[in-house]
Amino acid sequence: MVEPGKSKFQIDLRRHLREHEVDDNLVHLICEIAEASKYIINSIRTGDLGVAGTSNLYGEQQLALDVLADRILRKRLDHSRVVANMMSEEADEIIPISPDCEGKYSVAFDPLDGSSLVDVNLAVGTIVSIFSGCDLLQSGRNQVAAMYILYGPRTTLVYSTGNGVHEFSMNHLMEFNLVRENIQIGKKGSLYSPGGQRNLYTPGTEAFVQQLEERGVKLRYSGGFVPDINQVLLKGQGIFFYPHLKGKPNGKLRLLFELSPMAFLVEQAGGAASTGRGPILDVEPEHIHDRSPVFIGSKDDVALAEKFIRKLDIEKKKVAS
Ligand code: AFP
Repeated sequence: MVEPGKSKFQIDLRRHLREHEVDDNLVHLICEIAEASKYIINSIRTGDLGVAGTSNLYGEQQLALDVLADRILRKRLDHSRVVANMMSEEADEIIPISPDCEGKYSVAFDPLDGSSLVDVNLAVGTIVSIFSGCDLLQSGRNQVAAMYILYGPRTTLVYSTGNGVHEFSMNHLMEFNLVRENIQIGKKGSLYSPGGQRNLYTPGTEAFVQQLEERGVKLRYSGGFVPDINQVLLKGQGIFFYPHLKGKPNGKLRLLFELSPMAFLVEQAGGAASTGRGPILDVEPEHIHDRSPVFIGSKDDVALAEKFIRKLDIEKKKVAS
């Protein structure tokens, strides 16, 4: 319901969540994460570039911004009173907040995905996956919400609580106002976003890429998962993939912090998200830092990738063995 004289696009995030009858504690949680983004924006704009001198579990040097964004989000979630457990890509283990699971949520987040891109002034983002209760180590199909905040020329926030995918833009007062509702992804795309080194592609992925190029599909790749997925979502078509590579069967991207939340959003928008063999959301994680190959976006393009991989990487291997 839009008040007289107000356009539907002056609906802020909290009101939109309430109008979609989202649970009060989940409204509070999502709005707290949105609030934290204001401090992350400030650290991106003013923070010291370069290395924080520490390194995360993967041995990657943690940039000052990674550490800062991680600290901002942890503090916000810790004080929210609605979080049971949280897990950051920058942490080694799950961080327990409250033993009481009732009415609370558990959150997995990548505080500043693509942080190395800030040094060259490219867009980066925060990715958040939300489960009800205490358990974080469960398949992405069980998420109750997923969201990301994209720090680009504009700061935008995209969320879904399982009732469509909606985009908000931050205004001059740093409020998130509704821009697009019920975003939809078409079945076939005209852009592709290929991660990883091409010389390490398996025959299945290589054949898929050649098919896309024969179709005249354009290559659009920034090196940032959040802006690259955001492009597929908001252009309503296309496919991003970071495949299994020769010597790296699980690719690069993390299941809990990156792939599950984005797969939730893309499936909610009518797209598909696959490991190359089956839905990302059906993968049962064994460890919080599990990685997976990913093909995500327009349904028919994802299905085509799966077909080439099945034919040239799986069946061929069976015949060879
Ligand atoms: P960082 O968060 O370590 O910068 O990595 C970003 C990322 O995980 C994801 O945002 C990109 O899609 C992917 O890496 C790009 O990886 P390549 O640089 O190997 O293409």
